[in-house]
Amino acid sequence: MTRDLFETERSAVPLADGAVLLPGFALPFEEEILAGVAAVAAAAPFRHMTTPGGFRMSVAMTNCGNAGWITDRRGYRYDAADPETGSEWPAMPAAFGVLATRAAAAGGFPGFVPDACLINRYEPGARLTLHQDRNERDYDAPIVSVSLGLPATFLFGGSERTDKARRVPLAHGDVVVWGGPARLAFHGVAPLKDGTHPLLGRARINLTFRKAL
Ligand code: MD3
Ligand code: FE
Repeated sequence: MTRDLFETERSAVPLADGAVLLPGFALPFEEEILAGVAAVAAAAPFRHMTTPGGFRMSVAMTNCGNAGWITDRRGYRYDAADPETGSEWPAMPAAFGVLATRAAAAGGFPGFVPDACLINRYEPGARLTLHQDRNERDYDAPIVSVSLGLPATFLFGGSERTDKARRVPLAHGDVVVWGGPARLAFHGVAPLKDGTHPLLGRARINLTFRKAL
């Protein structure tokens, strides 16, 4: 474990001011994280939410923690309850918090304690168009992103939607920490290419840890 963390810190890749890629940082946690995702999804199943404009998202989502990100015809927001059940979102599994706090520290943001975790599930063809994450109260806190399963191409733009986006390949176990000047950058995910991952099959899972409240 010590060696794993040492190796990942050695290979941290700066992407931009405030953004750092930690290749394979989540690999020592992969079994606990996947068990946690299964437990969360058993209580709050993945679902395709509707955008305010009335479009069904190609990415299926669920949440855990004190708040969950939702979208419907009324807008984008965080809510303590799952609109499908009216019950609170499942608690964040302990391993999630440990991974998020350690990754944030490795990325230059010590003391990060997330209160929300959005879990995205991509199947081949699913994508996320360029957007900013602006529904959180506090932009001083970073967002920690964990990628599992099929590889994806992450699109990382600038502070304007029209800024040219860089393409960053993300693989199983990669973690990215987005904070400081990168926190409000436009970003998205290119349509997922077909493939089969040994643990996850034809899917990519992305967890984003946030301080929403
Ligand atoms: C850069 N998810 O859920 S995570 C999202 O792979 C989201 O599912 C993508 O964008 C995914 O909102 C990308 C990486 C990410 C998350 C937040 C960011 C990159 C970011 C906030 C600012 C800049
Ligand atoms: Fe986002």
